[in-house]
Amino acid sequence: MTGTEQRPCRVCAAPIAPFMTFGSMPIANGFLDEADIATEYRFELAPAFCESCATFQLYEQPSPARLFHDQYPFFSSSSQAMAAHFDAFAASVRRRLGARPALVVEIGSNDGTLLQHFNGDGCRGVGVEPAANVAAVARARGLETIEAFFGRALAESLRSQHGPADAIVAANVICHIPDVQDFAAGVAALLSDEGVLVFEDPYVGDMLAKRSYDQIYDEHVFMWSATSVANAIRPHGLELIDVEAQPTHGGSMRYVCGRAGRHPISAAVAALRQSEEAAGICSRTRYDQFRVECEAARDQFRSLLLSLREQGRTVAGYAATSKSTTLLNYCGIDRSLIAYIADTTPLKQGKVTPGSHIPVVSPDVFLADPPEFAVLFAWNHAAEVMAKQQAFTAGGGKWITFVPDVAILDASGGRDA
Ligand code: DWN
Ligand code: ZN
Repeated sequence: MTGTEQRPCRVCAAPIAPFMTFGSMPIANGFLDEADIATEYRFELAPAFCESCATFQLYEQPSPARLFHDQYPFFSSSSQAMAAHFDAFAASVRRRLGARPALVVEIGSNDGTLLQHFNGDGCRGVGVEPAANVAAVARARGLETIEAFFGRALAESLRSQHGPADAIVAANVICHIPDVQDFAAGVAALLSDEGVLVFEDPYVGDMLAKRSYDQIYDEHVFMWSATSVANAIRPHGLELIDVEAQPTHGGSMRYVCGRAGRHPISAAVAALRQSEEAAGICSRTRYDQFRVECEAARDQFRSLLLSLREQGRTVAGYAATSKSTTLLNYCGIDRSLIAYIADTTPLKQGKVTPGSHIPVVSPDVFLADPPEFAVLFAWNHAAEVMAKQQAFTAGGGKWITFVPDVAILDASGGRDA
């Protein structure tokens, strides 16, 4: 990629080009057997920013079928804190709907951790999930789940089968859909006249402020803002009616959308859009600054691990997240710097991490033979992980974080170095 090539913006079709590259990357959730290393798929991970519609997006994305399939290794139920968050998310949507019977369609319903709360008490929940194995888990829990990608064609068939949806919900999903026009057209086709689309995704403002560049990987084709969401849905007769910041995944935004002119618009929408202008989120300069910050953070993280290796210290990782694929590959980390990564997901255990080829093991290994230092790849679940793994720090182990800065933490989670 030369940096001069251009392609149309996914939202407004204006020409865009990458503002930086993370280099050649494997599939973020492509945990693999050692035997398959030679044939591992790669693509160029390079983000672009469209100055016409203020949308942060990937320049190139592998086909969605490569990412979401019958061996998809992320299960929404893997975090207790997220399960509690989804309970509250559903309660807020149900409050908006009131007591009347409602049809709620969830896009990207995964194993049903959110969808389960829309089943019963006059509510009917229908999930749409393209990854066959996680959809099967939801179905085994008795949750109606259609194995498909969401778009206009599916929305039309859902409407003719079930009628209009009172709410369409999605958590950490809309930023995964490359054809945002087809998605928005689907919402417009399926939603009842007074219906609402409520979705949340990691917020570009938090990513910039915290330098959490590991949020950029193949699945996250967009990092949304209120400004870019409003621009993406407007051509489909939809508008942003409310926004609410969420603490999840290192800082997310909940967007509530409806048919234009049908709902009062909360003052929070204009306030957030103003704050986005003020923070430079809508200007290319901010992304050039971000590129420089990413390069410095990469060098710092790599230097820390090189110096620990030089001192003969033992280092492992905790949580083989999707995000860690960007971090490990961008920083050039392999098993000579991180011996293994412990993770609770059976589908990941026994495999190696994409591109960096570090063995993934059960947390039992971490418990039985703890390292001196552990990189906390799931920094977004820090409180939950540290509470579960108290024995690690009690035994003298130290956590390493890299968001918002590279640091060694003390036992209470404060910065040590
Ligand atoms: O958007 C996405 C988010 C919601 O989830 C997807 N594209 C994929 C996935 O991203 P991630 O893998 O970065 O998600 P998490 O939730 O930061 O990390 C989950 C991983 O961490 C799982 O492999 C399970 C593991 N984990 C663990 O081993 N012990 C998680 C917790 C909380 C733990 O205590
Ligand atoms: Zn654009």
